[in-house]
Amino acid sequence: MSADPNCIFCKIIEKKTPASVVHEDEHAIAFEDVNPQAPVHTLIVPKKHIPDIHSITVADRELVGHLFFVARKIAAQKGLEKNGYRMVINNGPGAGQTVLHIHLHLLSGRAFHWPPG
Ligand code: DGP
Repeated sequence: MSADPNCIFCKIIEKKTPASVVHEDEHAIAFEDVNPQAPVHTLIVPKKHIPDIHSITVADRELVGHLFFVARKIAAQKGLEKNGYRMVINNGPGAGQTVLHIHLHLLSGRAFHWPPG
């Protein structure tokens, strides 16, 4: 799937829109959420434009796993292991997905409740 010209995350990947980037490699980018919901709120995003979890194919398995690997690396860099962190994927508007380009939320720095809201 090529870049979607209407996708805000594709624009960040293409450096057409600025973001506070904390990690970038061939397959993924991570940047600070513009509207943080916790003291740490970083988004891990594949460079491939995949709108939602249901659009993932068997060919994307390694890429999706890579997102978790990047999240783990950022969590280690930010020293989040001790107090823990939450990783969230909102899928579909009913679950709160507002940007149709899959992304992993990495949240930390405050208490989190369960069940989630
Ligand atoms: P979700 O609601 O799960 O689709 O999460 C989308 C997140 O993306 C939301 O927490 C706000 C963030 N976001 C939206 N637009 C921008 C942007 O232009 N820059 C950055 N850094 N984050 C954005």
